[in-house]
Amino acid sequence: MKKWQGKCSVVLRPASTKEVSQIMKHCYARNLAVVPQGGNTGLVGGSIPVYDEIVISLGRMNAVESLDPVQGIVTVQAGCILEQLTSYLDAYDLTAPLDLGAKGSCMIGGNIATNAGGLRYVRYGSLRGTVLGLEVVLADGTVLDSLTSLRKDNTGYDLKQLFIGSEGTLGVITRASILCPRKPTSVQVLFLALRTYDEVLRAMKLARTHLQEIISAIEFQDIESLNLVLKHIPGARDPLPERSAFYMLIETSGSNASHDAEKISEFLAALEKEDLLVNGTLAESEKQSQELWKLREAISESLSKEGYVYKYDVSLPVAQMYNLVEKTRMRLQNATAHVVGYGHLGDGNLHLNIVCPKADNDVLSLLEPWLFEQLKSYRGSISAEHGLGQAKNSFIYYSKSPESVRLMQQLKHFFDPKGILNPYKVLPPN
Ligand code: 2HG
Ligand code: ZN
Repeated sequence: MKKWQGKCSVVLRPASTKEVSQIMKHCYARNLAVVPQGGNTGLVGGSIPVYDEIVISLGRMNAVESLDPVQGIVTVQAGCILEQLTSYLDAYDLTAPLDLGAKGSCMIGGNIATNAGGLRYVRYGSLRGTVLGLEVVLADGTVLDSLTSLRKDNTGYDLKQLFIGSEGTLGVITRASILCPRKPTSVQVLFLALRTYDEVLRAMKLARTHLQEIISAIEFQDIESLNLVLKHIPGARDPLPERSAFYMLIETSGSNASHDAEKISEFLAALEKEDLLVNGTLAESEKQSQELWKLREAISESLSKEGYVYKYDVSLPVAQMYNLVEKTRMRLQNATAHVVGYGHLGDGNLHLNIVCPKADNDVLSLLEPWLFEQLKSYRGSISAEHGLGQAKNSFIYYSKSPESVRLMQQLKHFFDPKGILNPYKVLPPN
């Protein structure tokens, strides 16, 4: 993001839970602050020191430790790169329950610590459901072993949930056990062009009706985002003969190709009947699927290449999502900026990004706090999946009540009385 820079002079690279525990014991005794770091691919500065905090990089703890191939439960160390975990599982006809553009460098511990969402959330749900157990090193070095591999366990409070999405502010995640779905044997990718956002919504409804249980992604992007991908990403090409205002990427994952093909033709027929099918393509090979996915996955990278990006990762009722993009465009009409809308349509998660030639305080003052106020009026979330880090922590009250924030602060104090775990992140400054 090139937005944050600390002054850290020490990076520690532990190779075991025991070493993480020893580090924390030492830091606790000496009041030294730490920043746990995985692949450092976050978008809110959560893994970057603010001052001179010590970085604890988990990258050497990258082993897949065990697998129950019958239930599909894997136990893995925090520093395992997501793509490597996915390749490991592949050999057992399993797959990871999440996928995201940063898969080549993000690490599973960081994914869990940030409760990363990603591209298949609509199918496999949140890590809050698929992470079955965690091992966490607490602020004083205590190792909390909640590394069970049980699907059901109602004995008391589910403590691991506190660490999922805590962005390293309550403990350092060292190991996890994760429930993994079967790898689908039939995967189809459709890329559809639509004229209006209203038509996008109607197409999504038809997809839900006709593709139901085989849907594994429902993504959307506007023409501005496609144009920037085509401009900046080598090898990206428009798969359709003419441009349209909106695009949807729909992926299905099933276990029977002819069954899935039948469902897809019914879906396409329904789109045609409602005059929604302007243009589209169905990937005919793995390579084509990847090319279509790239048009969606590479948006973030192409925006960074275009200029300075103001990022808003928000949740709001799906029917209102594009309204917010249009309102923002109106508000910035005199500024030199691209206002781009895309995201995880199936989850009601919009990525609203504003790209300027360089950092521009006039643009920023038009965007904030106005956008947060808009979201509050929808009862939306100011951070759907990227977390708060150091970018959005001051704005937490737009999405959480004072009572909730107070309880969070008390929890933080309970787990980290000396305030040494990833300080200045997530919670607002006092
Ligand atoms: C995505 O869905 C990622 O592509 C990144 O969450 C979004 O860069 C962004 O705003
Ligand atoms: Zn996203």
